Amino acid sequence: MSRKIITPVEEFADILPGDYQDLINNGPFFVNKGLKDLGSFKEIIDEHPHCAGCGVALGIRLVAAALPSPQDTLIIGTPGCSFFGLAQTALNYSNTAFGNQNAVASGLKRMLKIRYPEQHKDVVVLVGDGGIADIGLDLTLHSWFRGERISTIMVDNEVYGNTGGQESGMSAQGQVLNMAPKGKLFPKLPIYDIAKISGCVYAARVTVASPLKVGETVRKAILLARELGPTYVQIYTPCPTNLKFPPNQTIKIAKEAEKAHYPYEEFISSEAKDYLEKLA
Ligand SMILES: Cc1ncc(C[n+]2csc(CCOP(=O)(O)OP(=O)(O)O)c2C)c(N)n1
Ligand code: SF4
Ligand SMILES: [Mg+2]
Repeated sequence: MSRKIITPVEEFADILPGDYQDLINNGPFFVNKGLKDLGSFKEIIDEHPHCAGCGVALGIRLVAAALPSPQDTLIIGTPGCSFFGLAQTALNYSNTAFGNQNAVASGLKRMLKIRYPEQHKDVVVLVGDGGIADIGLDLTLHSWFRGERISTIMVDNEVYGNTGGQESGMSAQGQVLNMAPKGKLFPKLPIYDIAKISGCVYAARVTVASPLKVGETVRKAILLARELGPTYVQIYTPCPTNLKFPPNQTIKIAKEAEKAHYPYEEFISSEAKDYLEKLA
């Protein structure tokens, strides 16, 4: 979170809502408070336009709270429900044409390295399953093959949420959706496994039902991308609106998924392991 981004000009300072003023005055800027303090501050400014119970909104909050150097982080997004909330965080955030996120992130990371050779500038792609696994798959894979030092985080709600419920490559086989009324014919794409053999030095699969794990894996992914190469975190962020479950069941659904098709998994390459040991 960056206080600079959200601090208004003086003339507006006293007419902003109380929540906003609280964020500016007491927000956890530049302090690693950790995920346990998630309830005590707002990473998403004021009210956000996600549906009630949105797993993607929770995923964004968890990622925002886990960033090791938020003021020196550039988040790259693309169309999809994730940009509703992302546009309302106190983070450096840039959107791209749908699917282009890993190409844009690669270029920006290289540029930032030239412009700030002595400083860490973390570039993090934070995008939906359709953006990564379908329309942006080629650019995602090529950024991994090239060894770009960026982190890719998928908020996987297993559907195109933003456009009303088309199936995505990440939808489960048989899943009935508004625009897949007979159920999806093909299995979920193994992007997590593909990441491991495509150049990622670190990969993890987590759900929003395990917030501390989300925090740990995101942190590791970003720290490792700084020094070694591409990293990937896939977060299950179920969508009540399109998967048609009550909005107060999001965590329950994610917990159940951990015991079924979304078990926790972490891949750490040997060089990443050495680096993490040194950091510790
Ligand atoms: C080139 C292009 N194709 C299609 C679209 C329409 N579009 C916007 S968001 C979206 C689906 C997003 O799905 P996903 O990435 O899973 O994100 P979610 O909304 O589920 O979070 C589509 C198809 C677009 N904006 N640009
Ligand atoms: S459609 Fe789904 S993913 Fe999109 S905002 Fe609503 S609950 Fe969240
Ligand atoms: Mg999606």
